[in-house]
Amino acid sequence: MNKIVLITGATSGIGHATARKFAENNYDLIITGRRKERLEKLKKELLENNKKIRVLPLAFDVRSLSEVVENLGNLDRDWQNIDILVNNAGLAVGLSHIDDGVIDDWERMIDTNIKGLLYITRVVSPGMVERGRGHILNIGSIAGKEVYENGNVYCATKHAVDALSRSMRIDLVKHGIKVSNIAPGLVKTEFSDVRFKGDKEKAEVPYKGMKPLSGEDIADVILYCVSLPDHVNINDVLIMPTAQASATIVNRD
Ligand code: NDP
Ligand code: 8X3
Repeated sequence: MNKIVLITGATSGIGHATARKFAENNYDLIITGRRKERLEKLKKELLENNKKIRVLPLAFDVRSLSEVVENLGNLDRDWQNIDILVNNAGLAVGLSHIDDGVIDDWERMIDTNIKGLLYITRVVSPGMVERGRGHILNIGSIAGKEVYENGNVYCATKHAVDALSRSMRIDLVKHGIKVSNIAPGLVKTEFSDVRFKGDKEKAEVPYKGMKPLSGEDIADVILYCVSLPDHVNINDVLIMPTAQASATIVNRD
């Protein structure tokens, strides 16, 4: 029987690439995100490429506890034993000084990156505890290790993810559950389009004159983390493009 992986935010970027990577490696997948058509398209592609796996697309908003419970709280018996949870859904919205911040942007980031991750974990982790095994991978960020000008609330949410990864590991260690924090630097996905609210020109700026990571690069690391023997866990990975030394220091052409 294949292992089951649940990936939040599989409609784009890191989550999309991770879904492809796990499908190539014969995992059954629960893929989530708000954009239903993208999930259906991805399901079709994954099943066309691998006839030995199952794919369950679930379209919902991680910010809504009722939607999370409705979609994940009553899974069919053959989808209930989730082995791996990739808490990936997340976003940055806007960049501004604290005195000039847009409250709605702040709420979207806090509700998605912190509360959404917590809702998913609260619904999925009891099954792992019951079975005495499982692996939770939280997608943090360099923004969870450092802070930078105008990044205030996004950085705070990713510092929260970092803290939650560490505390989840403590709470779950006695149940044999692994917790890994994956903290990327610049990755070229739809992240910047979302941060700059669709302004394509501004969205290109962070990647100008340098080679960023791709979603596939992060997917490779995630797959490596879950492929290790039972007694080995990668607690924390800080993964950056070679051209990036810190949140703000990037070597550009
Ligand atoms: P993308 O914008 O390409 O993907 C984000 C994914 O999150 C989409 O699938 C989106 O799906 C999903 N998502 C966002 N909000 C919600 C929501 N409310 N409910 C359900 N799903 C949601 O960005 P990335 O792939 O880059 O981002 C993935 C993670 O990686 C995020 O947590 C981000 O903070 C983190 N990260 C990204 C870095 C980068 O440079 N790109 C660097 C470090 C960390 P949909 O819109 O369909 O709901
Ligand atoms: C995304 C990386 O540096 O844009 O988490 O905050 S950064």
